[in-house]
Amino acid sequence: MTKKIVVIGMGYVGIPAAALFADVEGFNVVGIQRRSKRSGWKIDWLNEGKNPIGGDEPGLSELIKRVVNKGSFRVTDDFSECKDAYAILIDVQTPTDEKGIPHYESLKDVSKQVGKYLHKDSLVIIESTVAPGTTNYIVKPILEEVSGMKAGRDFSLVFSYERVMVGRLLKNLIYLPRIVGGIDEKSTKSGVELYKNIVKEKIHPTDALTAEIAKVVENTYRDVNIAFANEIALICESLGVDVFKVRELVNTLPNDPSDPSSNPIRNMLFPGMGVGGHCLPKDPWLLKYGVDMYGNFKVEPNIILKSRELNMFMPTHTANLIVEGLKQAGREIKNAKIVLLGVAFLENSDDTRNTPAKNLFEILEKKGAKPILHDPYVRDFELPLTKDINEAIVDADAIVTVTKHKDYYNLDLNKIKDKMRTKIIVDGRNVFNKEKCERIGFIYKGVGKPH
Ligand code: SAJ
Repeated sequence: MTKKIVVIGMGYVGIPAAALFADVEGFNVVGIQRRSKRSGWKIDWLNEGKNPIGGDEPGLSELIKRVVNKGSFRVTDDFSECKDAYAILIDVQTPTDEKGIPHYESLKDVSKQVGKYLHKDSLVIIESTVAPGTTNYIVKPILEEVSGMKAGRDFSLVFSYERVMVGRLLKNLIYLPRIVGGIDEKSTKSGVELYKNIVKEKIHPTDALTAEIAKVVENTYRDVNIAFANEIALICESLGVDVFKVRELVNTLPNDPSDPSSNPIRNMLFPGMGVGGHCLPKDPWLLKYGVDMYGNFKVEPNIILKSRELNMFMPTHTANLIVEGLKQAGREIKNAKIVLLGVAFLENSDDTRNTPAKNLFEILEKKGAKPILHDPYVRDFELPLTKDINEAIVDADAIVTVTKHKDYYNLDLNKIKDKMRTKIIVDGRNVFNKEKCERIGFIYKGVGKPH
């Protein structure tokens, strides 16, 4: 008998998850997407078998075409599709505001809709990243109140987080271990059984709260490590040494010198001009919100918040490097034409969520400069951008690497130099070689590079 799976939220997580389940014999998948101005177009696009996610996403377009053509995947905005669903996956946005407070409007709204059509013995899975405690204290009460049923007894409820990254959405969903946390053991079991259909790696059963904490800690750990690398970059700049050389040397030391082969080496991450995306800038705040709301005693996560602060500072530091370069060239920042290479927060993708490019653009505008945004992948963005790099660099005073798109590595710097008014490179992503740039006549500044 065919089982129906409903996936709510056709985004970077919902679309690949839905397509993967739809490719499993015996499953029929219905995607639900609000017909919003921003994302409503995806409904028709997907139903035509087309992939709405831009950038390089290996295998996704073929998979979407295949499952739509074989009739096991379709998309609608009608929540009544939940009424006969075996499992319902919730993949909606869970943004935080500038104070780090989560806004669960769409999560609560979707929970009410699901509760309305929920039937006995179905499985509800929250895949969106949430603050610890959200499954038990926000979603569960809504589902129980609207459905009139009891979670655990009448339906299963699980939190199981994704580990996707743009550029390898399918690969990460299939080949990374999966954590499945139920509100009770029965729920956990049903969740594990479901993911066995698409995950080819180990599945780790736990409880919902532990899984919620693991998710935000996983990203917070990365954010803190990036902040550490950024702090070392500032120290190296001050001491006049290349941080990337230091990183390379540090990463040669195994954790346990007595048995190097048994464990990973040190893994100092990459400093850079900023940290963007839907996860790292947000998850530390979700962790803080969880312990503030549901903790038994107060804990001030100082290391975590200081790290967030330093990563938020990196666009400002990059702007200071631009000012320093212009001063060296005898030019003011006022009316200077600054070309920002890259708008996406991650290389070779079109994903602009919380991109540090926006922060740098605004800082430069405030200083009276004329910043220009360029990106080969991004279709639309809230700020004006160009795909024509030649138009962008004419009479420019500086080019700044913001995203390490592969397209920028082979730029002909000699040609570019001839079109610029002032020959300055500010390298926010260690894309160019300092000595080579200086040899051909550029003033070169870089995050983590000797001034
Ligand atoms: N970045 C650095 N230095 C680094 C690594 C990244 O400055 O060494 C910057 C990137 O340029 C980018 C930001 O940090 O602006 C985030 O990059 P990312 O590589 O962490 O990409 P995300 O945010 O898409 O992916 C993270 C991953 N989390 C972890 O590795 C712990 C991914 O596994 C998660 O699935 C994803 O968050 C998520 O969806 O939570």
